[in-house]
Amino acid sequence: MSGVFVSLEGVEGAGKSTVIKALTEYFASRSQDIVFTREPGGTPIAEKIRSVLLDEHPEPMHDDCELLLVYAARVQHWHTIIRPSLETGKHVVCDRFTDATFAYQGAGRGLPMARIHELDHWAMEEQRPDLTIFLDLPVAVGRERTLQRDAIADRIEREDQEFFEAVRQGYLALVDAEPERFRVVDATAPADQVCRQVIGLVEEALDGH
Ligand code: T5A
Repeated sequence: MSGVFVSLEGVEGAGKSTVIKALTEYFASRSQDIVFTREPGGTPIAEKIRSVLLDEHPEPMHDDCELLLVYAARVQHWHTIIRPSLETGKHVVCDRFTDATFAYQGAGRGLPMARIHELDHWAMEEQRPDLTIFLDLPVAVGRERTLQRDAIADRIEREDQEFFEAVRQGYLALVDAEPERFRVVDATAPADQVCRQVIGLVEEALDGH
């Protein structure tokens, strides 16, 4: 595939949306055509699955149901948007990808990592981004930021501190396992500084391509 695939990861409130907005503006000002997308979601079908995943329901969602929905959305997104874009030479920046499943459903929910690997192998042939930027910050800082927003917390955002601590540790374990793919950015820094650093990392990845 000839385009570069970049993903952004982080716990809730790490600043991914803020960074994506800055990236979009920066690359648009340079007339560079980059596909910005997100998971779960990115296509009409995958966005419907996102709603099922994030909305509250009158029954609890089984953890395996959550995992399978995440992958159903990802398969649709990959085959409809990400892969065709990369194959035609377009660069793709995605707000979350497979690492989020290992962090949230694996480390957070406690689903066996081997089961996620098996599903990932079957459904996605273990596709990984060329570069993954992990916006790292203490869970309490991210939660404080999200509480200050007007938006109502979704089904996953309502999880407790312990869940998000496990998610963060899950991400840090992924970073340790694949240091060549990950870049860690200190997301406690002021937003403009975080955005500048991420823009620099993305530019470097595109230039080195
Ligand atoms: N999920 C996803 C899974 O469980 N498994 C999976 O496989 C996948 C792919 C998706 C949810 O789905 C789950 C994980 C998630 O729970 P999402 O769309 O990625 O959700 O949304 P969230 O992670 O919930 O993202 P948030 O919108 O909560 O946070 P962001 O985008 O990281 O943060 P942002 O930019 O909105 O910033 C939050 C607030 O902080 C301020 C902003 O202005 C904003 O008010 N802010 C800063 N303040 C100070 N300093 C900075 N550096 C700041 N940066 C931002």
